[in-house]
Amino acid sequence: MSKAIRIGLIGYGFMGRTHSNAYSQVGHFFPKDKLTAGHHIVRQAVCGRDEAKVKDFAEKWGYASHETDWRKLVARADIDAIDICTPNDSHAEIALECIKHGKMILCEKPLALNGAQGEKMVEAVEKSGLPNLVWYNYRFLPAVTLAKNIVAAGELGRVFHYRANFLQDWTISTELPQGGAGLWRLDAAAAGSGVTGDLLAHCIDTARWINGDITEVSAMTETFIKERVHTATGKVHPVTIDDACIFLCRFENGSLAQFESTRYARGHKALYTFEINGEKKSLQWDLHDLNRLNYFDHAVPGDRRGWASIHTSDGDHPYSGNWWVPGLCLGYEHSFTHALAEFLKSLDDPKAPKAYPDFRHALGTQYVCDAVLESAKTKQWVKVKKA
Ligand code: SOE
Repeated sequence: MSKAIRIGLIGYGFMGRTHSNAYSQVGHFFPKDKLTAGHHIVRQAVCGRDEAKVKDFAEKWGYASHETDWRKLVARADIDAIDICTPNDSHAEIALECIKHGKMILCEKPLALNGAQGEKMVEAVEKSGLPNLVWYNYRFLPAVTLAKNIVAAGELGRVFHYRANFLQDWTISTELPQGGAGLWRLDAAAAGSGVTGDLLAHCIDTARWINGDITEVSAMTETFIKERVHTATGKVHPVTIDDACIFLCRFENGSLAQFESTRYARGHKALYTFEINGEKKSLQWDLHDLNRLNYFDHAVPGDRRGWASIHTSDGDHPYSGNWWVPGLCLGYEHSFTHALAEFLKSLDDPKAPKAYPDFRHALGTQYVCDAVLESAKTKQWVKVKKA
């Protein structure tokens, strides 16, 4: 008989919606046979401080109940797993409470405000043996997983370069306050950092997954708008997040890399791109054309050689066969369903290698972010701690 995983979701903003969508889709597209084995999701409860809004969310997204106190939710005996969708400054506190109550944890990225907090979370969760995931979603897009598979098969030969960008433009206005729904991302106390933890963390997760560990970094950051009204006080406060960050780094495999992220690239809304250059092949991906993996193979005869564009929508591409018929596109939202499917798969078979980032992998990403911020401050190369 399939075992129910009764989810308690804390926070119902943008990420609460993406995860809830995954909870409702996963059983349809990655079905488990309820009469034999496996795990299936039950949307048991959602928690938020505003009773009317959280009740409305519960009704809209099919949660059986709602709470306004997250501690009460975490203590409930009818909840098996907690999904933390709150701002970054509460991830550690909630996760540690979940562990005390024996709940599995699915935590929104980044893992914590910094490595020191992350270490406590990793230590506690590993001691408890509870399954844990961090929602670095982009690696689960078919084209990104295909890139991972191609590199893992050694097809690129020696890897020379990795480069990634994550460009946005939504904070250019000086009128935007810091604090409050969505805008807590501009408040360092709530977010920990700016684009480094919010956007580069995604690029770093993908890069470490595909190309291995990063050993040292040299970074620069800028805060273009130095003061903003804080919604909590109504007064103008200094802005201490990084609005933009560029860093160079070395990977353990000897490859060199550059990463850039900003919220001030006028015209770009979420331009996440990466490129990997190997001795034999190169790969290139762009979130705005997320079903395609661009692929250059030097082994092709010279007069036919060129960049090919693989539309990763065929049945033999990662995850695609679980959805529609070949050629039809998937989108951003599918990445979360795939992350969840991998999590459920590993509950069925805990010994199988995990395709999803757990707390320890996310701690490694956190260490890179910490090193990047330290390097920007000290203007020195900084070695990255190993998770
Ligand atoms: C806003 O910058 C944001 O929503 C991030 O918080 C997400 O992690 C990223 O995927 C898209 O942009």
